Amino acid sequence: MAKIISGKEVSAKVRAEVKAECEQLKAKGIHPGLAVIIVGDDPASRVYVNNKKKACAEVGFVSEEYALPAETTQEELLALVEQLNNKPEINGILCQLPLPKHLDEKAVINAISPMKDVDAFHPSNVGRIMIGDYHFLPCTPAGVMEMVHSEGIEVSGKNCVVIGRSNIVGKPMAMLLLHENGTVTICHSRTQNLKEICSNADILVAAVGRPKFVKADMVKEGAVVLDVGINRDENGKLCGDVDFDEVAPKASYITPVPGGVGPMTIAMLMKNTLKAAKIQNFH
Ligand code: L34
Repeated sequence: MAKIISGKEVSAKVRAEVKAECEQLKAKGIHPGLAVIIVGDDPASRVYVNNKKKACAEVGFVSEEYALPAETTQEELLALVEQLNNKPEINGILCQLPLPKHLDEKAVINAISPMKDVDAFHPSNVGRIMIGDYHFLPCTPAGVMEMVHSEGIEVSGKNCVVIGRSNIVGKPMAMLLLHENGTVTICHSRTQNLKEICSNADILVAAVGRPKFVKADMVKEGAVVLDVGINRDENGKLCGDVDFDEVAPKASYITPVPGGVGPMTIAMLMKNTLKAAKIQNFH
């Protein structure tokens, strides 16, 4: 039976570290600030943004929320980003995705100052990650790595399989595993022999966006299974991309949903915002 890596516990530890460092910064007159933009009224986004605001309050950051109506124009959104780029009290800017369809996500990400891009979605930050010379890591993949480190799990030389190739999770996830000398395979909707490839993984990351997609017959005995999915099952209950009940008995470690990668994403956002405040004040 797998050991459950609790994102609740690991994230609380990360937040406590950020809080302690934030207090030291405040003693020097520096007050880290995060601006979160949310457009429209997607209920899941609302929950995530509320959790981000709560985390800011806990670690001692100033947080500003910009809740814009769904009808917001591209020009209005870009004007807000520009205003926040130029606001010295704000160290981090995050525009919660997805945006309503009429808005151009790429253009918005491009408009955020790379030094305030605490999501690490801007092309210049993505490029920096590729060459291993970065300020910020994207919150979700970094949160997954933090959970791996919390258990002292060795990545070097291991067969790592990432299911999903999104710019936000799959691709950077693969890069972070590669940086730690994993042998990395990225699978996606066109992959042939998915089951076979996954069954060879020592470390399996599921970022597909399909409820309970990973079944026991796709998992090697003793594998580390990291579940990035956040879905609703047929009863409307939160569940991951991994069929937890089936897979847990076979894995050595597994992350739950909820209480797994989600809270880690937010903790790593706090870490990035702290780093942004330091960079902007001491460089
Ligand atoms: N710009 N957009 C931007 N940055 C991000 O890093 C995100 N993401 C993803 C969606 N869009 C984004 C998030 O914040 C996903 N995500 C996120 C954040 C928090 C949680 C889940 C996803 C979270 O708090 N999950 C809780 C349960 C929440 C619930 O009750 O619904 C958990 O325990 O998993």
